[in-house]
Amino acid sequence: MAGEAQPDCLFCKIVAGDIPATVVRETPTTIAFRDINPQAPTHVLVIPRVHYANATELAAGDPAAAADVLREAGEVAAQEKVADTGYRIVFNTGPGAGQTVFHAHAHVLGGCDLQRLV
Ligand code: IU
Repeated sequence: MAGEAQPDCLFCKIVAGDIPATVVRETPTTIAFRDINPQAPTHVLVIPRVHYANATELAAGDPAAAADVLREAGEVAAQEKVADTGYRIVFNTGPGAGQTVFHAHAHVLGGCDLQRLV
C-alpha cells in the first residue's frame, strides 16, 4: 500500500535502522543523512519515513510529509552553514534524470560553486 515500508527499499532499511547512515537530523516524519558518495562539500539526503517512489508521488500521496522534507532541507542547509552562501535542493525523478533509489529524497548540496544547469 502507498506509504508503507518496502522490504527491498534501501532507504526504508535506513529508516528501520537496518542499514547504517550518518544521520545529521531526525524528525518524527523525516531523516537527513550524509550521501555516501558526496558531490559537494555538503551533500545531505532528506527522506520521508514513509515510502513513496519519488517526490511527485510523495506530494500527491502525503503532502504533509512532502512539506516536512522541504522544510527539513532548509534546516539542514542552516545547520551545515550553507544557507547564507546558497545551496541547491534536487529531486531526481525517474531513471532518465539519474534517480537510482526509488524512495523519495531531496539532495541538499552546498559549500562550493555549484554548476548551474537551470
Ligand atoms: P538518486 O537521486 O536516486 O540518484 O540519489 C541516490 C543517492 O543515494 C546517491 O547520491 C547515492 O550516493 C546515495 N546513497 C546513500 O547515500 N546511501 C546509500 O546507502 C545508498 C545510496 I544505496
